Amino acid sequence: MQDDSASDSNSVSQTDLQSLTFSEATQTDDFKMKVCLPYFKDIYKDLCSRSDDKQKGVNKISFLDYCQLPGLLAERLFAVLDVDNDNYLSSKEFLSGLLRIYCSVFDQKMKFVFDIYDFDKDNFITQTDIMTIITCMPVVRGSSSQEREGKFTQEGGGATTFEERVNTLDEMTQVLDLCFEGKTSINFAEFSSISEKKTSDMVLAVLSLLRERLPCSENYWRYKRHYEMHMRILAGD
Ligand SMILES: [Ca+2]
Ligand SMILES: [Ca+2]
Repeated sequence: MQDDSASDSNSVSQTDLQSLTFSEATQTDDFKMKVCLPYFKDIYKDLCSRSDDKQKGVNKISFLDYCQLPGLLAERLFAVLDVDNDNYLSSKEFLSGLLRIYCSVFDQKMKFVFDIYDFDKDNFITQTDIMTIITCMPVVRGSSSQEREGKFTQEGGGATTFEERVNTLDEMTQVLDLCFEGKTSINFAEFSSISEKKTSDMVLAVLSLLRERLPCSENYWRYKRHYEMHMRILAGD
């Protein structure tokens, strides 16, 4: 693994990098800082080079173009990543966002998905918010998604997805009714309690589609396999 941070010439400062560290130093952290971050920075540079204002960062059109998601979900993803709401993704916003999707712990991923559902950013989500997102999703099937599903299961997800379990909008409404227990909206604490105790489908439906569609996923999983193999060899397994 080469670490090219010393020769890196883009505008990500050391403070930015430090603020991207979410959890205690682990092997996962090492992979995140030495493999993911340089890779995500390359993507940033590439997307930024297509922007109409390179100082501000990646513009919306380049980002929507890149992510290959259904229109509404792409819009939501951009809105969540664009923390300062200036319609551009700075390097910090872009890198933090990708790290939240790929390298954060399940709690942080839940918050990320909650933010996707929270259209008006009032820290509450409704059944309509969830239905709006879920119904814009294509059905993700096939052996590759099954394979990836296993990884989410390890992270605390259920074995089946919304698509497999919930065939009709009626059924989806019933599941959501059970989850919401008569409340019209829920906050993040309630959302994470539902995701941990009842069903993580609301989280996984969004996460698995992001990871299925975002073009960087393919390299991410390959780097991760190589990294794990490399670490096993170092450990003498
Ligand atoms: Ca921004
Ligand atoms: Ca809301």
